[in-house]
Amino acid sequence: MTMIDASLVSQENDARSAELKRDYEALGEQLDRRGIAIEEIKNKVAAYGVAIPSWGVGTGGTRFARFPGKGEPRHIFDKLEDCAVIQQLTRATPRVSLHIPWDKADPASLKDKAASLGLGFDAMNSNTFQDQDNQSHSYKFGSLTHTDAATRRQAIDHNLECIEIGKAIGSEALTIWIGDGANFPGQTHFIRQFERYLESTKTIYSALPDDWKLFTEHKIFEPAFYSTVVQDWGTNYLIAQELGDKAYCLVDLGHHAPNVNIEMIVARLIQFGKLGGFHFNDSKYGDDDLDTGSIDPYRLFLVFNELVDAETRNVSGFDPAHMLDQSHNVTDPIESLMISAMEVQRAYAQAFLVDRQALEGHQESNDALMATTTLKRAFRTDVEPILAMARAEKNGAIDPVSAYRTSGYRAAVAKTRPEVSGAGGGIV
Ligand SMILES: [Mn+2]
Repeated sequence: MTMIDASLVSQENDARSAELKRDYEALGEQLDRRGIAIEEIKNKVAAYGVAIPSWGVGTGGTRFARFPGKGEPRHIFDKLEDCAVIQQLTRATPRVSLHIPWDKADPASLKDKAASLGLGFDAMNSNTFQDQDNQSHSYKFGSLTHTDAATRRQAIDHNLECIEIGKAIGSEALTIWIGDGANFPGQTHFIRQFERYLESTKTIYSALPDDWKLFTEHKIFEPAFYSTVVQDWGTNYLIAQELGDKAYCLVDLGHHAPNVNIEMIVARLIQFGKLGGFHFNDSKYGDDDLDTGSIDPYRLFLVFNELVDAETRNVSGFDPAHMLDQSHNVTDPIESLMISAMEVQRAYAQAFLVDRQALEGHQESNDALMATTTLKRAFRTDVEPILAMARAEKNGAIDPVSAYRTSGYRAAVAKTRPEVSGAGGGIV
């Protein structure tokens, strides 16, 4: 089933298809002169998917307030319907990543609902950064690294439950992010705390099915403001090394200090076989959770430049997971997620336009200017006709936001979904 009337999407596309065809042909001719076959790039884009985080379809908030949106999803089944709208119109988001316990429901019902909407499930996300009702031990002073063994055990058991739910719904990965750290110098013993982290995660790792991956996500700061246990990619790499072959590092673009060279971190993790995947978003100051590509699209392109470089070189075992992770405070989350999925696709397509042979030549001859110009040439190319054609050929919308607004979906669901001011937006 489709959430939006398919005939409405075709009508929207009919009004745009003639212009799109002309733009696509013009771009095809231009790329042909550069030795690039537009059809190949389009096929890559069409095959590309980025997962939607279930919490992303709700309106987010900040530490100060949350302003509810109209027709917000009430539960995971509403969230899956919103995710299906995004997939129907963009054809770029075939999977949803669940967060437990926020999305806890009967696994068979989850699987049935997703299948009926044509969606699959991506990585499972555990939550030991907040206390749940009726929880025996508090995470106020930590979870997997807590000084108390019973609290650590509770956090471990929660992760084991996430694996069990994931197995039942066809997920193949667990992502762990913890807020553990300290707010004061001297509050914790760095080494003993990290020893406890490794001990806890080793127990979780040992319960991982053979065909699963474990992703650990680093974050420089927040909620702990003096020190964070898994604060950077170096610590994250140590964890993946300690745990074993199924353990990988997850890179959330917002979890770095401003101006950190994230694309180089990506290259390092590729080189040593430990790049697990991404949480895409954008930021100006810290972990802002702004829409992907909204602040620094060139950085997103440079990250994809590394990914496409690895893909082109057929790096063994290279298969990172791609997911959005952002918070929508002032926009309709469905619109933001559609635009963001397309921004990720755009960076992916542009990275295929890099003349890698020429780039390598410029690097070898130390021609810095021509090397950087080679990248810029790819980045400056407007690949929108490629993205739109890939969508149109898969019955998606040439202009997803226009089709979505015309459909009146938000107003329709608002009739059955009451405004809730307290519901958590969830930013991880
Ligand atoms: Mn994240």
